[in-house]
Amino acid sequence: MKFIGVIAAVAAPLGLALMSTTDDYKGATLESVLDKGYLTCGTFASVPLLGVTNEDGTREGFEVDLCTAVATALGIDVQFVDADSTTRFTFLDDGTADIVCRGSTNTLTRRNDLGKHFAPTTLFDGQGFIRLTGSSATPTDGSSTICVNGGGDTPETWTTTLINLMSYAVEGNQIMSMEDGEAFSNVLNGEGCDLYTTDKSALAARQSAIDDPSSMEILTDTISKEPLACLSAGPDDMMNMVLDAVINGLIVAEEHGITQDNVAEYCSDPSQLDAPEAQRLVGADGFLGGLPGEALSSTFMCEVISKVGNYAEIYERNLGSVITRDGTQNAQYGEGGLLYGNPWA
Ligand SMILES: N[C@@H](CCC(=O)N[C@@H](CS)C(=O)NCC(=O)O)C(=O)O
Repeated sequence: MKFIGVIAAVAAPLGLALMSTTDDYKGATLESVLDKGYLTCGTFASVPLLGVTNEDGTREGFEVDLCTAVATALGIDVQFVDADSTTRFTFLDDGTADIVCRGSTNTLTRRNDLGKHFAPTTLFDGQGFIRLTGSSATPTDGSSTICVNGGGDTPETWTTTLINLMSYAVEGNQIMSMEDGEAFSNVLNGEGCDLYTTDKSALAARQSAIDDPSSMEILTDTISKEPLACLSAGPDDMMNMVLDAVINGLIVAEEHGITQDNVAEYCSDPSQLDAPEAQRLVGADGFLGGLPGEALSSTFMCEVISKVGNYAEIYERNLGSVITRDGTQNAQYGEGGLLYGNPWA
């Protein structure tokens, strides 16, 4: 057995006890972000609740807030770039976007063939279908036309929605590829699509924004797992680290009840928080957990929470009135859900 030390010694500030190892990591994207002084984030321009451009040019939505959280952590502004289902990947390659938060499913192919890095899941979703209320169309009736956002000419950039649909629909069902907004209004106005399929969050979001939401219904079928997450260019370890930490920090903050209202108080005196993990999250003893100190201050999560709130606050503000969280996969793990912040240690 090895003697480790008396408790007082073990409790020495973790941040000071660990050596930084980030010198060994690649960081071209992060470097260029810091040089230019703003973060470009590829996101939605017109999907209700998830990402919408207002008349004054500002954006709002769940994914938009995640973009803002990352920029705030770095102490810089965010510039939004409209990313569609294909450009969300290519923009990371050509530098048009530094990160992307845009309803993107974390898959093996996207990680390996496209070489993208996915942050922790921010929305546990699944693919569903919407139709006019009273319609009997189903994806397996062998006669309905199903409209879907296909996502480009090459299979690498196809949406998971198209790929899933191709193996789910049956002979006789017709698949039509078009932009989501078009597919949705096509069903709504009875213009050729009997069903529109995509992630259920987007179905509910679009349904909530029409004049009479009861004129459409979402089928109970959920045909896939769609863990939606922000992403960054794979080879850039430093940007990946920052992205992961911010998303994880939002989840951990919720767990410890650190909110937009109380964060300033906790940050000025972390000892008011009982859990050591919560104290570290608000920067006690300069803890940074090996994150790049040239990009982040030890209180970066204080700035983030003060700007956008914790995960629950972001969810409630944007999705809460339309997509129930309680009792779903999007609840915290302590409440039966899948949302689990990795230890801030
Ligand atoms: N999560 C799937 C589907 C992504 C997708 O196509 N989502 C729809 C619904 S949020 C979309 O991008 N719509 C764009 C729009 O409606 O403008 C994926 O990553 O491939």
